[in-house]
Amino acid sequence: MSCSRGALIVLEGVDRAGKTTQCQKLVHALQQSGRAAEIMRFPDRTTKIGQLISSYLEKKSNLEDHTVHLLFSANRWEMVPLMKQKLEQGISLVVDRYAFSGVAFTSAKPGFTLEWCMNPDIGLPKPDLVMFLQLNPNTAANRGEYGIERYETSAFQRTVHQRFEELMQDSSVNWKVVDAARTIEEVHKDIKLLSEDIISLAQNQPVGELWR
Ligand code: ADP
Ligand code: 2DT
Repeated sequence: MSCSRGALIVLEGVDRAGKTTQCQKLVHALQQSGRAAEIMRFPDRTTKIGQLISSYLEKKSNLEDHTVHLLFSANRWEMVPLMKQKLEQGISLVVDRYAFSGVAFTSAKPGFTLEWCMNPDIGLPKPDLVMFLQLNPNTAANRGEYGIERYETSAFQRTVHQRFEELMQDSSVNWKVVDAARTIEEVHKDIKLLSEDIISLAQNQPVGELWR
């Protein structure tokens, strides 16, 4: 029996790097070429945990910093059975933010180490590919004003960017840096090629465990 599975593909990057735009375009392109693919995003604001997170991000409620970090992680873990099921069915998942955002954002707050932040996400399904959409803060600024949600300030985003750079030193994760300062179509072309390659490579390999 064939054990061909879908690939777990993650897009990361700072605010307005184009993650959502590119996730949508990638899923569409994969589907057009006859590959089963679905989009996912974290936080998934539709679950009970996701609603707590959403209210926090919208500044409608306050949560202690460790607590909200663990909720973000729990919001990923609650989706793991579904993610595994889809991957086993041969569906590739294109994910808008994952544990790397979790670590980069919390560790940008005072008093948090990368190590502490990574712990709750150890053992999550390991992405076959993580594409980091690289964009400098000035170019991001030209894409519009920051919103009103928590974390949407340029000083905080600069620290988040530094944390991502530290996370990308970890060679146990298949990071690819994509220059996100180009046109939407140019960025898409690179992302699609990288994704098609990984879908072929991953299909006969078991899903790994993140940071383990
Ligand atoms: P993110 O999900 O990373 O925050 P979005 O995909 O929501 O980013 O894009 C943020 C804004 O920038 C949107 O208005 C989008 O249309 C625009 N945008 C996305 N990619 C590009 C690009 N390559 N060049 C110019 N504008 C872009
Ligand atoms: P968007 O829904 O616009 O992507 O914003 N975040 C995200 C964390 O702090 N921890 C996490 O684990 C994740 C996945 C990034 C979501 C905001 O929440 C931040 C921006």
